[in-house]
Amino acid sequence: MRTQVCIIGAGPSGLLLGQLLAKAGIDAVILEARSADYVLSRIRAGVLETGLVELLERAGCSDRLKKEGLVHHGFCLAFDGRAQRINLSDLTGGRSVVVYGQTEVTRDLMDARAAIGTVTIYEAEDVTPHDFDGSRPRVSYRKDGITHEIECDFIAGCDGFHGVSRRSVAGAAIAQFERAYPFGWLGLLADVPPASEELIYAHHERGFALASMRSTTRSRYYIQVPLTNRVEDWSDDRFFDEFRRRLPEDVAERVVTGPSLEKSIAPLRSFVAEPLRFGKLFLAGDAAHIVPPTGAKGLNLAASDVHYLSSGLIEYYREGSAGGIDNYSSRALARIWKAERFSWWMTSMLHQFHEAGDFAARMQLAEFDYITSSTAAATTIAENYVGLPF
Ligand code: FAS
Ligand code: PHB
Repeated sequence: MRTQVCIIGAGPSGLLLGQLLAKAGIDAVILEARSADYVLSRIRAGVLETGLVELLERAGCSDRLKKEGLVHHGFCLAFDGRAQRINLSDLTGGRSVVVYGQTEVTRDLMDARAAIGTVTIYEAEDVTPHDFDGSRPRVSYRKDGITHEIECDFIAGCDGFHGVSRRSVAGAAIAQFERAYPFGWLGLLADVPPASEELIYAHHERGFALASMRSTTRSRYYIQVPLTNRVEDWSDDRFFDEFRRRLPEDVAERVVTGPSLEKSIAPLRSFVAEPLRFGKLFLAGDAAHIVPPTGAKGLNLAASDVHYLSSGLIEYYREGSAGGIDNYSSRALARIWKAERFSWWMTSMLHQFHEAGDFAARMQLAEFDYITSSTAAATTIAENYVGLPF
């Protein structure tokens, strides 16, 4: 088989890239290790920046998002029972975010891809990129016991943090920057009405909590837990009791409990690989970087990578110019590092770092006091949360 761009990974990065290329008449085959159902079963992000919404519009996948997405003009920070609303729209000249689950974004992209009949190979085994530094880039994979090879002009590594693409690059050619956090997020999804109309990020001496949602009838809640915890240690009742204890009282009273549809623990890390291009291989999305979810940037950062990469590839095929693909890495990294900073800063301000001592705890409180007393400080949060410009 031959294609113009071989995309590894059918998560939001790979699917969005495939859709934008297809809209421009560029052929791309996607190879995905898991089944479509498995990809859809992963519960992840929930907040979309306007940049991602605009990309989904351009990809022709925004109809349901526009009907079902919840436009949010603000969110709350809570510190030891005190709550402060960050008025996103007032502070950013009218911008907002949309609450719409990553699962739904992925579903919409899958449906759009199926509708135009482009090739996505699910449950592809041993996917391996070859000769991306040479003249004959190609990707091999095994399906139903038979090994296949796809010849291509370019390979897009959209296969997430644990994928094969980044691992295929020789160690000396890639720099990796990482910070692992000494805690994780235990997330619970339940068909109960959200405790608050907007998201609440709560700092508490017992640990961080986040009250989010997927709709007006489905809530997504998180609490900070030690990395030693296992999800089976947490019954639904134990989760809701702990969740309530970390929220301001008036919110805690409104928490409606119900059986969890999903419960999982995710470790938190900050990670960036540099550069993002290796000959004919490009890295995008979680294959290139990871952020702690505190800033709601993971999915949105994948979208800006895909914006830069798809623009560069379209320019290459339409105009024969390599300028866009040549500066993909530097353009994407400039925005990646700013999102890494914001996500690290939000994580540092809101979580309990027990080993960090009393001075660090006072710095967290000072951050909150500064934000609640300075429009400039609140504006920096707001402009990062709605998304810095592409
Ligand atoms: P993904 O990991 O989503 O997709 C990569 C795809 O590649 C997967 O389908 C995988 O099966 C496939 N793949 C892997 N190896 C392969 C191989 N060798 N061959 C073929 N295919 C292969 N972001 C937020 O903004 N908010 C959140 O609350 C949030 N929570 C998260 C919780 C968890 C547990 C995780 C892991 C991430 C979370 N994120 C969150 C970040 C998440 O939303 C990512 O940013 C987003 O999924 C990035 O999309 P992709 O780059 O497509 O990577
Ligand atoms: C979510 O709804 O899953 C969510 C929202 C905001 C975050 C992280 C996760 O910062």
